[in-house]
Amino acid sequence: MFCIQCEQTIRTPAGNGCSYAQGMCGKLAATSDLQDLLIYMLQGLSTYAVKLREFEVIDPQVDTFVPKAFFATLTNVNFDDERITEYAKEAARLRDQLKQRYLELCEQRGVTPEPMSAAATLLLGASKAELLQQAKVAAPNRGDDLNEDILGLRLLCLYGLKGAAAYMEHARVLDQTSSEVAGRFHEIMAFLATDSTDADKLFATAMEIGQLNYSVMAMLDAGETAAFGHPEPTQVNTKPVKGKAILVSGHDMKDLELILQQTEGKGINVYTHGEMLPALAYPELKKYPHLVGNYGSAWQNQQKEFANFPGAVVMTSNCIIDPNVGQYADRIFTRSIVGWPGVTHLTGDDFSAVIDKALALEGFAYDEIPHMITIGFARNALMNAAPAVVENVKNGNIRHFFLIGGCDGDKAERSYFTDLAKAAPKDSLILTLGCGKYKFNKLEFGDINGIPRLLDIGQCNDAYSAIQLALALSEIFECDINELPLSLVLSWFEQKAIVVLLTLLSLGVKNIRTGPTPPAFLTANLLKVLEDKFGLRNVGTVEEDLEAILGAA
Ligand code: FSO
Ligand code: SF4
Repeated sequence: MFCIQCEQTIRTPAGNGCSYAQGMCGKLAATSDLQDLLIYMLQGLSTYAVKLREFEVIDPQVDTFVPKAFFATLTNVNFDDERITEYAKEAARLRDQLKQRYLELCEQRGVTPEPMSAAATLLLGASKAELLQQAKVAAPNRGDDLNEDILGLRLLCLYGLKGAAAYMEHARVLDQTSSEVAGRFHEIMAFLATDSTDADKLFATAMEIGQLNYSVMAMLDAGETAAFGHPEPTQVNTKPVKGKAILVSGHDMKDLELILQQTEGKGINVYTHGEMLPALAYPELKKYPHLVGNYGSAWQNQQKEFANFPGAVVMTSNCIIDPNVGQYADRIFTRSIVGWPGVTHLTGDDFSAVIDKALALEGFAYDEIPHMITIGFARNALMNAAPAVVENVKNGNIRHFFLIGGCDGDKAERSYFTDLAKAAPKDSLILTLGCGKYKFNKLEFGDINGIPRLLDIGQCNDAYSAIQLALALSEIFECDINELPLSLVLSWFEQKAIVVLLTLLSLGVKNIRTGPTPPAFLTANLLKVLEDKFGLRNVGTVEEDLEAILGAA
């Protein structure tokens, strides 16, 4: 196996990347290799999708399938070899269909079929042993004497596109699809199958992926607000309430809505977990009285939190980790692309298995004293607050904005983000998004003339709302986005964060700080290029960074 896609990858002086029998996330070598093969097959399928588009033939099933199956290979999503193999076989079946169609069209129009990349011509083996043998050609570090900067750029594109694919699938669930976006996505997938060694082209592709993802995040924002209304500032209880319970984690609010509908009147309380927390601010979700609050924190604490939760758990998307450790594998359910061997996987819209499980479990025995936090400052709420914010900026009450966004994780160095939030001067606002906020979102930050100092924008994809706010402020203050008194500090963990970063860079946002460590697939040379071009740098100490930020403000 060779996997280097997330922050917890193994780093040794001899080389970085998880390359032994098992990755740090628990992914076994066979699963990792099958995922590589799946990606390779998807690239081959996209290659034919691109060719058919030249004949103005679009297959919506393929446009849906490729990003969805690609999503299954993100960190902490699918650990089930059988499901990964099924996806690879489906990719081969769809590719052969498209190939047939392509050859027919070439013949009809008297055109010679073009030679295809190796990914588009691979004949998938039948047995697992054959597939694992074949996976060698699909390894992300394939090729002899591969220059490590080129490899780093390829991986930046591959992992960035994987993040965009995840957001495409989140948007599709909410009926937001775009044939143009799918076309651009297939082109990049097909390009990555060609194993390009052209650094300029690869760098330009990384920026193109960022741009593509900007469109995807706009689609997702449109889908979420059309389905559930605009988030509004909301007080949320973070303590348990007496009664039977279901916990919903991941990003898919459509699943949460189905669960809320199907549990109505059944005496079951529903809680959000991890990235589902922002759902509590959407009018069409918060209207359900049995959506009682949030339980627990970010993904990396789930083995303790799910073990202590006396009800059923539904994992709608990333991030899942081994449920056997906390012995709750018999009461956790996976959805869509998520998979863990031996865990019940639910397809379709029927959640009765989850409801039955919750009813059979004891639930919470008593109410705990509520602890309320405020959430719900997405695009609309931020725009509504903008005039007051602008006035406070103009009269000097608000000196600076910090956007502390991204993922949470286990590393001790992640205390940086809490320390930064705590040390941010009292005349600054702190905007959060993603699951990294759990490190400090239960602390009290006070307000500035009625404007809460801690404003949670939402999930990691709600970076879109933050960008809209920054654009609006730069218009009001008639300045470039980089001249605003705004500093972006991003904690990264996996591929969604990589693509959000590419989006910000592609929009020309400069001087972003990321941490706690730089992605291991970026070489020193590549980090230097990103620093020179965009002022991108790793976080330092809180004191140094605050001095640099506020001194320069
Ligand atoms: Fe967190 Fe996981 Fe949004 Fe990520 S739950 S780490 S970037 O997948 O999704 O912030
Ligand atoms: Fe290693 Fe991360 Fe890949 Fe898991 S996802 S194998 S921890 S790099």
